[in-house]
Amino acid sequence: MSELANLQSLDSKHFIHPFTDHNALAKAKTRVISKASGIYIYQQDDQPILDGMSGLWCCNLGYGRTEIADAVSSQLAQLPFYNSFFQCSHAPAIELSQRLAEVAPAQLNTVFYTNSGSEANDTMIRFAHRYWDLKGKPNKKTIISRHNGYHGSTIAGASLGGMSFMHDQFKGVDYIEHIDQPYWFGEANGQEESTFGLQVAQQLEQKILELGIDNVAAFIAEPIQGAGGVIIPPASYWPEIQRICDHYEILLVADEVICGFGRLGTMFASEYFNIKPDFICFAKAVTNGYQPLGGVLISDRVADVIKDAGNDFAHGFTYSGHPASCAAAIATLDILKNEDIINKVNTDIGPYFQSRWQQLGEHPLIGEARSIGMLGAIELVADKNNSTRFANGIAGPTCRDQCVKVGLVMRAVGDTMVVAPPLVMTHTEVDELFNKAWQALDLTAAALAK
Ligand code: PXG
Repeated sequence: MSELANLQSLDSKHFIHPFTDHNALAKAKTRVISKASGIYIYQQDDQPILDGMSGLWCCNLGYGRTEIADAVSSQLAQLPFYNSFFQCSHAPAIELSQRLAEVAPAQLNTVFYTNSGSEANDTMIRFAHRYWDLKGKPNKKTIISRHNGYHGSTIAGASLGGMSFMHDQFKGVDYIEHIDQPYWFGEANGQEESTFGLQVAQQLEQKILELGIDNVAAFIAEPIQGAGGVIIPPASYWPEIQRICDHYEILLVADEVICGFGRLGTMFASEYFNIKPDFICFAKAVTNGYQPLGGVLISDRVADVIKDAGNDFAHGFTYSGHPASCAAAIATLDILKNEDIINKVNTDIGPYFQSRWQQLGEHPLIGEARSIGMLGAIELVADKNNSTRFANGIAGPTCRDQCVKVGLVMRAVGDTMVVAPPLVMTHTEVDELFNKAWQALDLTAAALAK
């Protein structure tokens, strides 16, 4: 048995994978990725595959970043672990907190660390509930979220999320309510874009009034939905959401697990959309995916209340602010700054990527191409004239497989194909991504015609 076959067989026997149909996996055999460099991943010694998903929306600076690996390694040698409970701390967590406060929107100056985005969202609920208790409004417990949002896989994270196929598989918490997503291509039913944006935003107001202002703690949303299919809201959406949160004094939560750290050409998407959240939940690209780390940035008005409570905020993880993860994050922030990456996304590689991506809209299989910053989506349709979908949901998975054949990772969300490529791509690499995507679409069209 070859080494690869052996790994595949052991994988199948002993490893339950996230979001995976294991019968299908056993038939297809898992793709074993053995190394990565720049914007490419490699299966054993095969041809390079252009990683259009930056790992899983996280390796924004690409692979082979020895600065981050070295920072982790020296931190492990100096102080591999100490906790941050019970009046203890350490330099990497302190320095990172200060650095995050420096780059975060003005009102956010404190941070709580977690190991993941899911835990960040759970933690946000703990803060929101505690805040309203301390403000003497203990009934304000409901969190409003959106259908087809993704906020993680812990019980609270998955409850916040609006993916019905996930809700079918567990019992969620009972204080979360969902409103519609701002998915103009999929759900506007012919409404003009700006009107649609306002109408879906105003569902928040209706929901607050229906539940009673005294019962609502917060509204959470991804500035751009990632796992839901790179849903870019109409320009009218976010200003209306901000107005409603201000008017009803509801805490606004930006889940920036995907959008944070430069993806839109701003450090945080909250700046891009000019919103003023009380919490920014982050993870993924904060360490360029090199170490597990997540967290919640907290507004001064909330942090002050929590700090002045006079007793413990009874929440924390053993690895909250793990020194090696914090060291990786500091090294990541250094690279973002020293290489002027966010400015380049904003003024150079972002616009170039978007201009090429929009050209995919000319392909006969594509009903819409949309892009923002370094995020892109294309909608696969059976009939370009009226955006009719393929009946059986096989277009997305077919396209994903064709992408791998031509050496490209694109993610299929139903029949929406999405990319979140590394922010550090060159123009030539963007051209390669475009050419491979077009080639995969041709192959997909041929496969679907059979
Ligand atoms: N919020 C958002 C907006 C996310 O995208 C999480 C929270 C949860 O983070 P953790 O670190 O707990 O996974 C995420 C994660 C996909 C995919 O298939 C997306 C995510 C994770 C795994 C797969 O697009 N996003």
